[in-house]
Amino acid sequence: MKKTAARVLLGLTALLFSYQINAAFESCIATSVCDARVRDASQTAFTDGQNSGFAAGVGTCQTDPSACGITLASLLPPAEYGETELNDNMIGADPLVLGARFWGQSYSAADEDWFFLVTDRQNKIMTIVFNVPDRDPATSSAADWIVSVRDAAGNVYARFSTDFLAGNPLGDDAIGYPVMLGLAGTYYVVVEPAPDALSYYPYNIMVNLLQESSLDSPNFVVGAYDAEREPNDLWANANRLTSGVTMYGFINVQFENFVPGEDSFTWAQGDEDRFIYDSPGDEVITLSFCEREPCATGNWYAEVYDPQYQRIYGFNTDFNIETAQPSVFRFGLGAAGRYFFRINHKRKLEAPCTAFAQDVNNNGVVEPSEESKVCACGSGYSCPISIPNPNPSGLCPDGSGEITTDENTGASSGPQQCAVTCRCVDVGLLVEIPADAATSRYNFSWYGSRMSPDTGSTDAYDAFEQRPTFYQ
Ligand SMILES: [Ca+2]
Ligand SMILES: [Ca+2]
Ligand SMILES: [Ca+2]
Ligand SMILES: [Ca+2]
Repeated sequence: MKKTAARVLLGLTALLFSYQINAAFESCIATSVCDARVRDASQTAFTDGQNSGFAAGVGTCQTDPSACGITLASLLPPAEYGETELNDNMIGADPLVLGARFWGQSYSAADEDWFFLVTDRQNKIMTIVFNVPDRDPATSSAADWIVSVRDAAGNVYARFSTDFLAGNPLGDDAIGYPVMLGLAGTYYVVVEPAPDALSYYPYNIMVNLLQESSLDSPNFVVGAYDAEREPNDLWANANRLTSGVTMYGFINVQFENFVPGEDSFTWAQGDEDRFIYDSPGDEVITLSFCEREPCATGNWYAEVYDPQYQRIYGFNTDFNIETAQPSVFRFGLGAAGRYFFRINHKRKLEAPCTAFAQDVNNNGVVEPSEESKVCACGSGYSCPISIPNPNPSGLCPDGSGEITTDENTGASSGPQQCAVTCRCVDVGLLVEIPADAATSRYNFSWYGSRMSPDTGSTDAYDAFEQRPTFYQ
């Protein structure tokens, strides 16, 4: 600015001398007495005028800078700021000044640097400019930071690695990353070291709100996924499923009931997780377990009930943690209405015996009169046991044994002990819980597609059948 003002004065002075020189030349031409002395004098006068004009301009501006339009702010370098630790969360976030560079540095692998800005209307385009000015490309990687954009609740809206600094075609080791901010309000920009990377080079981050998008369609606050809300063990407090929105949950660990085992007892495990789904009818459901992200471990038993609470589907999932492929099921829902969906631990096909009673007469069944005579087997579903003869003067209930008569008293007696069978009268179920953990985390996506679950019932199939064919 200072130079510009000086140049203006210089220009005016040069113009004045140039006028004088031109007048001299015109006079010279008119009188035909033009000679070298005139030219030399004109050149000298121009140079002197130029120098004295520049000096005068500089002097004037030095004396009165404001008269030359020179402000103090125009002489300062662009504003720069620095993060103020601790700024490791949204509470301690540093307010961003748009268009100003912020210096930051990662003090440890756990350092998160939070900055925030507030937008006044929806659909603004923010550009994040990130670079590492002091980085030596020969010795340090550009891929050392992860930058994310989060909303007022901390939800991640955008996330990128700075690794493409190195591949920037502009070669200036800086990137501009645009992010559309859909809603009006507070947004956070978070810089953190990339996993297994920690660079102590200071970085620069600058945020510009460059563009007002012309897009003015309304945006809504929606979640990226749903999560079960316990208690949900009854249909009355079941959670609602939405087509296409992934549901996260897990099966609780419980310590209320136990199951006797051969060598030790085990806490009975299981947690009813119940969901409801309102179907418009004629839908094909694609149910995909562990699709949105691989499940840690475990598998689940799932059941679907129709609007009359009739169980219509039941299956064990078969997620394989080695391949991490989702476990996918497809089934149809015919009638419109509310369907019910239930998840628990994967069920084993074994049905362990949970109650035994004595088959006293060894006829192979436990009759109602025998059910109260409880017993137990170490394993399996039946075992021989010995009981006192219920009728000591007679034979055992199955007719075995012998009647003996006391020679002295004449009293007859049967066998003292009878061999009977202890039989299983009730079975329970076994659940499969993940190795070393009783809790199994799941996520599943429930997609309802409006199509007939039965192709044969469609108009298209009727039309197909009407087409002429050679075959009868
Ligand atoms: Ca920091
Ligand atoms: Ca920090
Ligand atoms: Ca649960
Ligand atoms: Ca539950």
